[in-house]
Amino acid sequence: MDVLKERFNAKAQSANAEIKNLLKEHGGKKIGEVTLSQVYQGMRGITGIVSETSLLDAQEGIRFRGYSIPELQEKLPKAPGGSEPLPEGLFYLMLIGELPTDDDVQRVSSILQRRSHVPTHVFDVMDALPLRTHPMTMFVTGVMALQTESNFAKAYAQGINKKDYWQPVFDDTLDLIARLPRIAAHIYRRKYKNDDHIQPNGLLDWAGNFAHMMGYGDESFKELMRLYMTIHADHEGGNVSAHTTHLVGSALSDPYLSFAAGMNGLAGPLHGLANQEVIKWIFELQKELGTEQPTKEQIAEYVQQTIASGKVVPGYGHAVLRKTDPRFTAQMEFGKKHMPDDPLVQTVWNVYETVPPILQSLGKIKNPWPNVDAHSGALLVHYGMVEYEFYTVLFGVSRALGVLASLCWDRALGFPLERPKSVTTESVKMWLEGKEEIWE
Ligand code: CMX
Repeated sequence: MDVLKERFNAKAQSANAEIKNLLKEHGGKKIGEVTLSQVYQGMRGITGIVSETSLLDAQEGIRFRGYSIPELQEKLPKAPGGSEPLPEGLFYLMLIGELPTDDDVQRVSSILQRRSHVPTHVFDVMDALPLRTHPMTMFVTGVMALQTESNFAKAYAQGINKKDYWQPVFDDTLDLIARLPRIAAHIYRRKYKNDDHIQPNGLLDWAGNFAHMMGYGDESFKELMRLYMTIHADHEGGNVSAHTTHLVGSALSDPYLSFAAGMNGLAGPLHGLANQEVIKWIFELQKELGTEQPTKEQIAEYVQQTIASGKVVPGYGHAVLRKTDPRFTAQMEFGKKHMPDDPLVQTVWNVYETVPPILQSLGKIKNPWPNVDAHSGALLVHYGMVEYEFYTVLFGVSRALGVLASLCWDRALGFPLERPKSVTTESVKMWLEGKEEIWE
């Protein structure tokens, strides 16, 4: 067993013992009440999942194992000469539960380098799709084609003891995270750069190498990718991509199948696809008004138009957060440092000043503030990555760090098949009339 796996095993064993005691003593305690509205309206606020890697506070934003994004930016190891955290460090933190040293991060980087080989058939399968295919469909197809390599699926077929499930899940997790940048870069270069591919650079860190393979050699773009891959990695367990990965994994579907399922959820416009929708919305706004830099008045009018036509303003609102997303703020800081005069970035900042009061005035939106997706596209466009349909793939590569670290914990803690109860409206009506007990 290598050092990383040994450390994970030690942590998992003590967590298992702790949870066992906790449930023995407090297992009967009630954690909340569920209202009929919650059952009908997307289960908001119902606590029903354990996800060890991060916790979301409505006011404060995300904390990864207790650390906020500014704290991670300060405490996680950086690339030589860089100032943004290396996502390998965040992965270590989520997996092991402790801040990594430089050596720990180096070890993760080299494990990922060693495991990054992608078999030829995966490229062949992706290449069989027509070029017009959405990059997220190509991405999920690539992950599914890679499922031939699953250690867990093989071990299960051979009859593995349930106590050992976590081991092949752990190996699949590292393999998959190592290989995703190659798959994503292949999609980018095939679809947008005439199939002209760039070989990986074995000396670079995971995110730096990803930037390089996509064709962005600029050091500050590599820094952006390190930040991007860190802040998009995890947002506790209830969001669609994390919850889906966890749910599908609970059926003992291997990490490739589980992650691909989660990515199908990320590809929805109310979730990860919002990052492409934001830039599409701003490009359309610029085109309609015939200006690169619309005024705040023009933006306000366009926002009203969007709402009046029954659409959402992409990048704004959140199911849990009730303030400006710290992931938005981290990107705004990056923009101020690297490209303060960029007209598109400035437009994003003007949108930020314009949208919240308008959404607030509607009286029904619980969170009028920007989320992570409101900013990311403008930073990418600055470096020339204008192909906005690709943006959710970047989100997906990053999200693998969190949902797969979480999946390792799911299996190490022996979490069972997830299977909540559902009801029909007919049974609800009977229950309201006192004729049926539906909660048993
Ligand atoms: N623009 C217009 N209307 C919005 C809105 C927005 N940005 N955000 C919420 N609303 C509307 C909802 O559609 C809902 O309307 P109805 O009652 O008519 O159905 C009402 O306000 C109440 O919604 P809510 O309780 O405030 O928000 P939800 O928890 O239901 O939804 C979210 C959260 C993110 C889906 C929603 O805010 C939204 O659609 N935002 C735009 C899409 C987006 O940016 N998604 C990315 C989220 C982050 C991520 O996962 O990547």
